[in-house]
Amino acid sequence: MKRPPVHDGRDVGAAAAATGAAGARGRAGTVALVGRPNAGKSTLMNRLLAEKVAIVSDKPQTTRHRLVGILSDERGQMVFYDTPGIHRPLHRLNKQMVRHAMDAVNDADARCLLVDAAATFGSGDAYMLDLIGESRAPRLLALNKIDKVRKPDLLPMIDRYARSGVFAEIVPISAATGDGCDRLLAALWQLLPDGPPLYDPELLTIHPERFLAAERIREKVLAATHEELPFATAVLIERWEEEEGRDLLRLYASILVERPGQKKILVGRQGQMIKAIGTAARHDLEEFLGRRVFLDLQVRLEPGWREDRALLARLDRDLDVDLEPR
Ligand SMILES: Nc1nc2c(ncn2[C@@H]2O[C@H](COP(=O)(O)OP(=O)(O)OP(=O)(O)O)[C@@H](O)[C@H]2O)c(=O)[nH]1
Ligand SMILES: [Mg+2]
Repeated sequence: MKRPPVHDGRDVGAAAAATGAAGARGRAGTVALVGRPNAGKSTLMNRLLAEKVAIVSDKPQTTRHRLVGILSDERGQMVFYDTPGIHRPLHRLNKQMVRHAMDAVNDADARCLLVDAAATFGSGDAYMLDLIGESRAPRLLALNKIDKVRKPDLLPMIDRYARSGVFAEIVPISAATGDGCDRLLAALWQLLPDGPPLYDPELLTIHPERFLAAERIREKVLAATHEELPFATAVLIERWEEEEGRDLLRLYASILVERPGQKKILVGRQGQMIKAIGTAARHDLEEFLGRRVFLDLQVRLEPGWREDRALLARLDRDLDVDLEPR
């Protein structure tokens, strides 16, 4: 998907051309954003791209794939990998998620570990530190959510991570407010090698609209649900129909659930819940896709979908286009 036009007078085409012309003089490479679930990786990627590519929620395990976000400017091209939070996987789905994250860590030119600075250091954090410590590519630590932390409480945490000797730099940030994010970005550029852009500089992401639309619907499901439901749901695009000559997209999507009780909750009394999710999703999709959307949203009972290889493959079908780096 291309970067949408900027409305501040800056011409993206010209910026892209300038980047292309800068070519080998600029830097280019991939940066894996990694960490435990809920650390703020997706919020940070969106912040650094100044566009929403990844969905965000207050529930852990929101991101389920390696998502690519592309930043191109006069400094070169930085390709972000937003990754699923690393956790102990209990289902096939979760094993895939952790594998996606590990693959991204291994593939990337640089790694940025995100830590929730408002949470106390625990065994999960120690595990992440070991994991990142093992890799040899350049590493940077972003201590996120500092808007929730008093400065004096931050210092011992900085000290602990500094003593590990793993990181080229430690940058306190708030992905939510943007505080410290320019400094983080400047430090990340320093970790990338010189080289020509990996992708067409006009691209914002490599993922097709179909995938991004399913994610945005899932975001509304996550926002509306609690307890086990966020983990037990997925969104499958069943049909995507563009009408020739009409500015209208007809979208038929299913929300998968595992148990009848979950279906009952999602449908809600007199269909109120599914209706509210559908309305929120439609508004978001219309803005995102820039056209009118007819959205048919159904709840579909699929016991054990998180273990089902074929269904997981169907859910991943729209993730990537045939878009190899240049
Ligand atoms: N206060 C505060 N909240 C933040 C900040 N960054 C992210 N959050 C919130 O933290 C929650 C998790 O954010 P995400 O970006 O979805 O986290 P993630 O690391 O991508 O999570 P997973 O995809 O589940 O691994 C959301 O409710 C965000 O709004 C921050 O700097 N400050
Ligand atoms: Mg995420």
